[in-house]
Amino acid sequence: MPKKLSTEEISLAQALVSKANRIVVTSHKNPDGDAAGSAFSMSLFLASIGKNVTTILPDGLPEFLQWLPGYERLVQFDTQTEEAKAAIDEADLIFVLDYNALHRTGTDMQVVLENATAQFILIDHHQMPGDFAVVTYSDTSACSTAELVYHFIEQCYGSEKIDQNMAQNIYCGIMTDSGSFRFPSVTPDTHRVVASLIEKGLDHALVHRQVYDTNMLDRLKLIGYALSQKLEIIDDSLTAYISLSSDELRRHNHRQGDTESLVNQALSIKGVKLAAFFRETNHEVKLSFRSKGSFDVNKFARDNWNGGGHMNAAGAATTLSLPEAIQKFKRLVQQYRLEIINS
Ligand SMILES: [Mn+2]
Repeated sequence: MPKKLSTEEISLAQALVSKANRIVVTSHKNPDGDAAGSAFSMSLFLASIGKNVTTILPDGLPEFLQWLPGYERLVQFDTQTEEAKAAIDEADLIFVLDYNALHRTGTDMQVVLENATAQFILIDHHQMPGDFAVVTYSDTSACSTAELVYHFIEQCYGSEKIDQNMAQNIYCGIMTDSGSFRFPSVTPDTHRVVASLIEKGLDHALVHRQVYDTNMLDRLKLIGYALSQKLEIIDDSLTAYISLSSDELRRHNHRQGDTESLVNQALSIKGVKLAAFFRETNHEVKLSFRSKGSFDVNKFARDNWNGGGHMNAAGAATTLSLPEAIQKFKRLVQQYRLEIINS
């Protein structure tokens, strides 16, 4: 089992929840399967014990996550700003799930959270959690926040409180953040949690189908284009990268989440140890980094791009132009060449 909460932390968390009249559950910007799965499972749990809960995400979910139980109660900060602001202002308790610092929700939501009078409970697996929460349940070795949500509920209320709908969400978080159980962060405990979820009625095949077998033709064509035309290899540094300009994305009717798997496909090339993906948006370039061995992309993203994440998966954003960002990346790869090769 990952890190345990202390007896004091358990009492504190129980007291915070029990005395809160209004609870807000949040996750990070560009929510992925773990963000959504963690937020919905926690919201469904809190509602099941009679709490008034609002789930707030900074922006929308890709279509392959919109079927998750609990999606119908989502308040989106970017399109339902007034409703979201009011809920945060009136909240007594705010859950911070799958992110370590309030700015991960984006500038607008960050300000509202910073001005909130509510107390915070943070549950996360990213490095260096901020110290703004009354209870911080952070374990950077956990493969997903959803797994920690399971253990939080288990330790504070008992795992029998987790029902089928919560199980679908927790499984979605674990499955997507563990690369379908293939990353080194997967432990016997991960599988024990999943075994218990199946006993609660989890339909794991359905979750997999909904997330991975619902491609749109445009998306497959975009992936085909990226892999055949835009995949570059830096041979002497065992590095592969893919970039897509906003024009290329527009031509393929790009929708949110469409390019999610590209960086992993670049990394899957035999011998490649570092992979990067560049996606141009209207005002910035989004960067994703992945590594196979001991090359720490969290540190790479933090030191050079003001980003972060985990040892083998990290991200960042830059206001450099797309060609400038690629140039900078290539320069850095030369600089880190030996470290990458020996990783
Ligand atoms: Mn996560």
